[in-house]
Amino acid sequence: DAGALILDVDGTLAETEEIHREAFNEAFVEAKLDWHWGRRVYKELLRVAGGKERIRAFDQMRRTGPPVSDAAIARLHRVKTERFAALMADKGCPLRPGVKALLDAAIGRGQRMAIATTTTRVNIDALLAPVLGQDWETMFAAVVAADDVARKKPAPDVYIEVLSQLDLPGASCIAIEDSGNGLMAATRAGVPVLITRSLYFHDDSFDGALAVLDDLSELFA
Ligand code: XBP
Ligand code: MG
Repeated sequence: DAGALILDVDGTLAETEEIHREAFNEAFVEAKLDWHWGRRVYKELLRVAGGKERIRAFDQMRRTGPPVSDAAIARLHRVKTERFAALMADKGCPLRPGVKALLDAAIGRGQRMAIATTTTRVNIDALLAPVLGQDWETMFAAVVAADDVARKKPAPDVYIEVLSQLDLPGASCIAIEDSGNGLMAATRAGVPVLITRSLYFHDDSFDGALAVLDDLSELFA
């Protein structure tokens, strides 16, 4: 059939969240803030999609003094994004098991692929250029990132934008996601969801998903 495969990035294509967390912490050090996000607090904060929104949520959670301004948050996030790119260039981050096989299989059967993510667009390039090549974007019929839409996941906006670019109904596609926010976003856009369990959302329940896999290599077992 003519449907497309719509892919989330963070947690789905690669386990990037520890690198995001490190980049946030480096940005806090650079700004001389005495903030540090450990794994436990980051797990809570991941309920808030989007880096700038996550910084604001943390500020509101712990706030004693005046709130951090929008400009300061934008600056923190700019530094975080630079650090993320530097960390990716330095250490790299492999695709999760089964991801390359899934992409190759879709290409083999002529199925279109798209990306629907709430991360910053340059972060997709930092992840995918080293593992798929500089021209990775040509593999995808649509790439929609956080700043392309008004509302981040769990709002359906990124999915609705992908579907409109592909000119396809949601029900003919499949989304691959690792989080409850992603599941909700895709479901609200009418796209059935396959979950691949990731580090931070490993033990979450994913009611309404088509299937929940430990990783995508199970599709090829
Ligand atoms: C990813 C996110 C992003 C990243 C950080 O969610 O929520 O905010 O954690 O990236 P999903 P930015 O996998 O559902 O797309 O700092 O660029 O937002
Ligand atoms: Mg994700």
